[in-house]
Amino acid sequence: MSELKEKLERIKKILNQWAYEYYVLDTPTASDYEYDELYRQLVEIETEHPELKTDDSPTHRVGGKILDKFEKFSHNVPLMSLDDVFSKEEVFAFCDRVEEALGYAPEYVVEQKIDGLSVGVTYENGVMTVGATRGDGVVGENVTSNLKTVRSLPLNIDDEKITRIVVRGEVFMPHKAFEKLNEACEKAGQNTFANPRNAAAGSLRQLDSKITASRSLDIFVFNLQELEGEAVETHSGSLELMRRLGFKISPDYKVCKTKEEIWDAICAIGDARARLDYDIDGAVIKVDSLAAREQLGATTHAPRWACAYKFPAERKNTRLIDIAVQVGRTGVLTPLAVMEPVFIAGSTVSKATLHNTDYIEEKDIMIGDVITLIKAGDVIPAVIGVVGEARNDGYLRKKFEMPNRCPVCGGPVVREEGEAAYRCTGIECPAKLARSLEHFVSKDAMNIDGFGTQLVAALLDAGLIKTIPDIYTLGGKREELAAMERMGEKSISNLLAAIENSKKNDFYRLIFGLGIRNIGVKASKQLAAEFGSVRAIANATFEALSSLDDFGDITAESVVSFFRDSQTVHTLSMLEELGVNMTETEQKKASSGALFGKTFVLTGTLPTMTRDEAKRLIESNGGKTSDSVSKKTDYVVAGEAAGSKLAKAQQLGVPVLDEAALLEMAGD
Ligand code: 0OX
Repeated sequence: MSELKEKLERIKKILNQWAYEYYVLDTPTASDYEYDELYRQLVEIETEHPELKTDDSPTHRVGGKILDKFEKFSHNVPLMSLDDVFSKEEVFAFCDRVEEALGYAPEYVVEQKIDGLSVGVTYENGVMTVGATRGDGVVGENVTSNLKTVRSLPLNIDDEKITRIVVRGEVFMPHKAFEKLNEACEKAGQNTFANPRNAAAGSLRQLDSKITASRSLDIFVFNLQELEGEAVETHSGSLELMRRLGFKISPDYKVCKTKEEIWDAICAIGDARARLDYDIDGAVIKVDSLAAREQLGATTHAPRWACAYKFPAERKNTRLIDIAVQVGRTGVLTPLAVMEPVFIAGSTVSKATLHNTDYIEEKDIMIGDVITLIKAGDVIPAVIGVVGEARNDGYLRKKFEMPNRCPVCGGPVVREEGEAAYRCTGIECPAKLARSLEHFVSKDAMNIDGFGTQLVAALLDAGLIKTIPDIYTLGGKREELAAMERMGEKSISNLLAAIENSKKNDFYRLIFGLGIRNIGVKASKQLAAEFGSVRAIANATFEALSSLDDFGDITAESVVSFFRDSQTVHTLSMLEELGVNMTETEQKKASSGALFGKTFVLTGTLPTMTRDEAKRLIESNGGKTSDSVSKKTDYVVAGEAAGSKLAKAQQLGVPVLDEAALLEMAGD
């Protein structure tokens, strides 16, 4: 080996050791200065001798080239999901099933269930070669360059015997990094992330790995997928092997001998939850012996040797300081609880919807009350009621009354016959306009990256947009954009590129983005697929619309009246003129497949397929699925514990299939 190469190897080894001590062991031995100085030497050598740069060089930690798209990656051993259980009884029932199948009581491991996203990482001859997301468990996306930026994930392992090892772990974003990221998004006028898991997923799926590198992602490794050159007999043994190789493994896992020990370990994880600086959403219970696992096997999607205990939704009490009123896209006035900030299920919450005045009355909520909030995982927190005993705490109470004038435009507020909602009828209500624009650019609609609530507000304030089509005229207003606060050249270019790209979006996104009342993403996709163009939808009759699956009279009427409106006609002709795609591309209109033209409703638990798998099977064979049984349904596919949908099918004479019949029909 040349002297230089030797020096390089030495530097890499020291830097990797320091990073391991810092990021995995959390006990740094070198100062930042020492690290930076040695890192600088490494960069210098690699710049002068690029041929010496190896796949496991610490310089990969900062990210590198920008990809066009992620390549697909097939996992050699599938990354299975877990069956969920929700109570002590269900945990014990799981153990009973295991013990009955094995004929004896095995040992188990209980570990935290990290709330992030799963990845599989492969090392060959000591070096990380590929890392991929779980995807559907069989095929994921190759995100190797992004995973190399996760500092606690070793780029190489130091054990010559091990020729190949594939580990599975959960990438997550610690709370501190999450808060910092959201602050930065807010400052830049971008949408913030709803929770650390979404932030971690968004960060790992960046085509520019430099962005991923800036996001402080972390990883816990919890499963040995493949191993060559060494043998282990238990899951706990594999965790210890992975720990020895430099991985950050499932923290505080516990080996348990009895059901009671398992339950105690689950409770201990639950108790520690609030003190952790990352999100967990439960505990995982796994049979420890790998031979016993082999014997137990798996169903199509989950192993029989493991299950996930999901924590019940967290509840917290806090003071209701005020009830504000928010004006939505369709003018609906929504009462919003303004609360003393409270930390619940991984984030600090100070606002929550109170839905409508009926809800406030039903729960007898008054301003000044102590209210109970409930939040499960990443769902939006909900106010579930008032703490009655606190009513005598001397705090002033006030009844909420919906204003009769819109708090934003002063327009008249009306409550239509039979509706729970109050609506602002102000024709030019700026709040309605702002919400419509926010909706149009949002992820599920036109998905214009970098266009969030704050940017919409700033553009409205600056008078640069007044209508939806104005978004597509921003390209001609570069100077005005540059005059706005926090709008650098780069963000302007990115924004304009994202706007331009959105013109080529799938057609359904435009339909959804227009914000037609009662039309969600699914209905928008249906309209796009059935009619193929804006013109055809605009000309569709009430009868044609109401005959679509899942469409009723109300949805059909919403579509008809929306397209009858002269403002809609104007908006659409402007958008067309500005080059926004208004038609369904040909390949989207599936017109083949064994199930083409047939509508299926799924109900109950199928023996081997999940609901999503069955749905995919139907759709990939040209069929459609619907949520409710009607005379438009061609078949109901029923599994175990099928309920009212099966009864309805029998009542309407709709043929009922089991899973095997569905598979046969699909030609599978
Ligand atoms: C987690 C976690 C997820 C291994 C085989 C089936 C599921 N989110 O923390 N999955 C697993 O186990 C896999 N363990 C975990 N700790």
